[in-house]
Amino acid sequence: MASTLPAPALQASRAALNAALADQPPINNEVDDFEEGEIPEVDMEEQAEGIRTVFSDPKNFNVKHPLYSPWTLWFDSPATKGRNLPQTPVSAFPQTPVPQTPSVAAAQGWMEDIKRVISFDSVEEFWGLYNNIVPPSQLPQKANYYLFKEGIIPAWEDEANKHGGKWSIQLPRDKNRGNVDKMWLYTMLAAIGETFDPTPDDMEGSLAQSLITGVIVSIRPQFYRISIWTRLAPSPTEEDKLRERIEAVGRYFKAGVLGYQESARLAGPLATEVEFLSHRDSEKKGKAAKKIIV
Ligand code: MGP
Repeated sequence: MASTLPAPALQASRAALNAALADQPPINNEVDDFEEGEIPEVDMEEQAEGIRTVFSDPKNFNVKHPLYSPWTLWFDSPATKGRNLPQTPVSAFPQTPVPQTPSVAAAQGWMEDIKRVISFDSVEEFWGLYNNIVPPSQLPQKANYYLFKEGIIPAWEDEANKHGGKWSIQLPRDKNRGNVDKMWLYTMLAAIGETFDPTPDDMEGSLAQSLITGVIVSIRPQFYRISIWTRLAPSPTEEDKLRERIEAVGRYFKAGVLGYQESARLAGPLATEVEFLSHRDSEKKGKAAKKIIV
């Protein structure tokens, strides 16, 4: 069946699959019959015949394709506010007692209404989840989906986010009702397929891991907003490797995922450019913030 995904989204999805396949243990591998050190001959044809993926047999598939990382979906909406659902997000904080610093208290306050939906670590579980949740175009106003790497909560205060920032775009709701679901799907695929920021081999320390911590879609009365959260934010003045990487994420988001021309100017009534803001600047609200625009 021909894919209807655009090339970059398909690339993201394939990247996830390829990584998965590389880790996949062979089926029917009768290693017990072999001497130590002997390399068993693998009947590729027989193996291929035994594989039923979610794409060829959505009900009886027998292979799962692990993602590079496990992810957790979180959700809030006016309906979740004040409701104590069983999986409250505060449980995502470390199990040991957490000192009540102002930032922990602020994060707990912020996370009170955000509910953890589910974690998943395979391509199949992702599609199972995707096919069973309400798309952004059908969500009520003020709702948000947050898809974050497992162990990272969607709050500025999380260790993984506190030095970071976000790329975001705001799109008028009435003109984008028909696009937002695809845009969100491709954003999620790029996140779980790790195509936003392929980790370079030549970096060390905090730059050796992917910069992406999560992605968010927000439904507001007059607009949608899609955001990509990053682990680090570049200094507004320095042209360094980090800034290069952050800008590459923004360009890929704009052109590869959302499908705009790199040179397109998008700002208008209720619409913004694809712009980057550090969380520190977001917290300051309104004070002269230094945005990067692609
Ligand atoms: P928002 O929902 O990200 O922005 O943050 P929006 O959509 O412009 O505003 P809304 O009122 O229409 O929802 C809204 C407010 O929530 C912020 O101004 C902060 O006060 C608070 N807030 C947002 N985030 C992402 C955080 C966070 O990570 N931690 C804490 N403590 N507060 C947050």
